[in-house]
Amino acid sequence: MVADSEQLQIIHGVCAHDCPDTCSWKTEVSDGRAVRLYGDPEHPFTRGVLCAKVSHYLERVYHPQRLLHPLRRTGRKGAGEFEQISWEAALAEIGERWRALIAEFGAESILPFSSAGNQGLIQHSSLDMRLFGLMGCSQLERSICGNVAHQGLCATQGCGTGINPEDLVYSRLIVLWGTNTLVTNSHLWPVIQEARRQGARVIVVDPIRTRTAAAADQHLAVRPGTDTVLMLAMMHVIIRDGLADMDYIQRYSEGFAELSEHVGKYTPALAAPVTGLSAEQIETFAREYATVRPAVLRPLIGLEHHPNGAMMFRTLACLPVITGAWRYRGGGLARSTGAFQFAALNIDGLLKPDTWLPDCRSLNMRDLGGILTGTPERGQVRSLLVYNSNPAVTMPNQNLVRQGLQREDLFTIVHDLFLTDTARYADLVLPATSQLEHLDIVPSWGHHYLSLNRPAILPCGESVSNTEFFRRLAEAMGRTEPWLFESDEQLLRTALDSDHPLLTGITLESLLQHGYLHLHHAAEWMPFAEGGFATPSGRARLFTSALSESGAAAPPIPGEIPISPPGRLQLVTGKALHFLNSSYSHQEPHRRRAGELTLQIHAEDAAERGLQDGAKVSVANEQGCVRAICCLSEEVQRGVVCMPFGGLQDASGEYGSVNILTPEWPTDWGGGSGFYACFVDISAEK
Ligand SMILES: Nc1nc2c(c(=O)[nH]1)N[C@H]1C(S)=C(S)[C@@H](COP(=O)(O)OP(=O)(O)OC[C@H]3O[C@@H](n4cnc5c(=O)[nH]c(N)nc54)[C@H](O)[C@@H]3O)O[C@H]1N2
Ligand SMILES: Nc1nc2c(c(=O)[nH]1)N[C@H]1C(S)=C(S)[C@@H](COP(=O)(O)OP(=O)(O)OC[C@H]3O[C@@H](n4cnc5c(=O)[nH]c(N)nc54)[C@H](O)[C@@H]3O)O[C@H]1N2
Ligand code: SF4
Ligand SMILES: [Mo]
Repeated sequence: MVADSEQLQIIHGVCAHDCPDTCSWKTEVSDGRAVRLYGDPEHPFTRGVLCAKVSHYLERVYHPQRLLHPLRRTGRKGAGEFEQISWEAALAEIGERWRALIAEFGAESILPFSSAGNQGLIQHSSLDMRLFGLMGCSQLERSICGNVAHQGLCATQGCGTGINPEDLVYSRLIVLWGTNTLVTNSHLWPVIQEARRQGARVIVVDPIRTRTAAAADQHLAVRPGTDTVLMLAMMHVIIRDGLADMDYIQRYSEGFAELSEHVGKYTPALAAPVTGLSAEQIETFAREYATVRPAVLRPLIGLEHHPNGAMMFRTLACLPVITGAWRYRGGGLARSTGAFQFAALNIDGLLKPDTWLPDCRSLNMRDLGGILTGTPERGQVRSLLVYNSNPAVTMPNQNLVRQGLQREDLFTIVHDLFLTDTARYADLVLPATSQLEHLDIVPSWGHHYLSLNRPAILPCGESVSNTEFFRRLAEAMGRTEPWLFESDEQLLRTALDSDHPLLTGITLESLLQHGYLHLHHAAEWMPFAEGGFATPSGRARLFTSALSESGAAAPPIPGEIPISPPGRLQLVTGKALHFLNSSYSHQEPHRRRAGELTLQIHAEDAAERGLQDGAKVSVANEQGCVRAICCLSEEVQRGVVCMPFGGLQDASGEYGSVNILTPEWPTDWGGGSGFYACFVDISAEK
């Protein structure tokens, strides 16, 4: 399927970065080399536009620092000193070391660690899960992103999905709740703008005046972590003023009487000082939300990085039920479409969970630092295999993670395209292909298209795709089961082998022909217009005791809202425009565009600490310290400071990211991390 080398060819592909937009693209290939890559103008959702990062994708593919050969460490861990070795030597070493570890400590001493660095169907999870499941390695609870939101929504709705985001064009009130659409989900913005042209208003609920908040009709600068109180007060107003849709509630929900009684005490007057909004703002917002039709709530991930993250979503999901917003096209709640896509695909066929060793231990990725520096139940982790992730930068408590990675007895292998901060600590570094070099299907968590990625060029250097790496690894481990060696095409055929109605007409052949296809459903598809929630009763659970068993508190409550210790400020570290999590941050032009690490702080908080605009400050807590350039800003409220996440270096050029400061603080349920429940001291650098 790779372009032949004679003439200019145009190959259809799709971005597989960890991003909801899943942009469709085309690559022009001449003489075996990709010479141009641009957004596919035909794609109805992504419309030919690539973002600030991926418009430079070819620089990434042909970057001089791209890893092209396997490397073995020669210097101390973290120094980044390596020698080139052959794939044979690298695989032989892994086979030997892993067999010895398994013999002495069992396969659970090996922890494969991956995230969604490549969110393509088979490059994200396929042969890796088959192999590690069969071996009985430690399993990874991959819950740093999305699971908390999903579980929170499930508590109310029984599932984590909502309306088709493209239907926001029909909305007349769009509430972007804890999401920075213009930066993180930019292809939704034209849909929102179209709705605005039709008369929609856009309200952003965010503690920070982000680009998106600045571009909206209204910004509600809530205090971090207090949204549940705002939501409860909204319900109070809606029920008190008779604005609830009693017909919808009676037909399709349970627990309304208890909820009504429960929200009685959450008056706007009570919520105002907690949330930082005025009682009048809350009243007006609640009434507008309940009376404008269709009204949609659009959260993404920002809310889940709090200790009460799941409860935020559980409570949010009560709102469109009590207003009956689900009845109207463009109304309800629009979050990830990922689970919707995965429910249609044959994921069990792809992962073969029936072949996995039972009862293997599971370790939460959030706790990597503690896992590597301590002894988890059932024994130490002695080998770490990292792919699709750069945990040394992206997991909380970076100093602890690095301390763990420094362990001389930890055999670390990293498969990536670049020498990431994690790879610098590896014993073996293995080169991975870019999206131009492998085959995949990419399900989207931001829209309803399923897209095929055809390889446009041959793998650069000796790089191999994840699937090819796992085939080689299976062989190195002496495995012979044929299903550990299936080809990429076979894996994709298995995944598409499903009689789910959403996949009607979607085959590998039709994808090869069209590039992407919309999931098969009626144009006017509205998931809960007539109830049909995914709960056992089919009703939305407004208030129930049944949830307590799963760890989810029954009633919607404020949940744990940490209070800032005296003198400290709350640090929010959201996503950056020019980085994709930590990806792109080692590429000089992106680093230049992003600029030095800045700390946005309110002028009065700065004055209290004697901090000048433009001065270097140290931002510290018991976990460590990073330096940043102080930026007096009206975009942050008092008590809150903001630094962008994703960069590798601080303002002193030290390799240290904002995650030095963030805690592993577990979310209420769903296994996430309260990254934004982070409290710091700020002082002028001497
Ligand atoms: N350019 C770019 N795009 C990306 C990414 C990237 O790194 N760079 N990452 C991708 C990934 S992995 C993801 S998960 C998505 C995430 O997409 P988003 O969820 O949109 O992004 P976040 O920056 O995590 O958080 C969004 C907002 O939540 C706000 N927030 C924080 N705490 C609270 C709170 O208590 N209440 C409210 N109401 N708001 C709060 C933050 O200030 C932030 O503006 O973006 C994806 N897209
Ligand atoms: N402070 C703070 N921390 C956060 C967040 C935040 O908002 N604030 N957000 C959190 C969220 S939502 C997320 S999703 C995580 C993201 O955390 P990570 O998943 O660790 O994100 P990246 O840093 O992008 O790392 C992905 C790596 O995968 C590599 N990669 C890409 N394609 C392939 C491939 O095909 N094969 C292999 N082997 N490697 C590949 C990339 O080069 C990159 O190094 O970070 C979390 N951390
Ligand atoms: S990172 Fe997101 S917005 Fe950028 S090209 Fe990829 S899918 Fe599109
Ligand atoms: Mo994420």
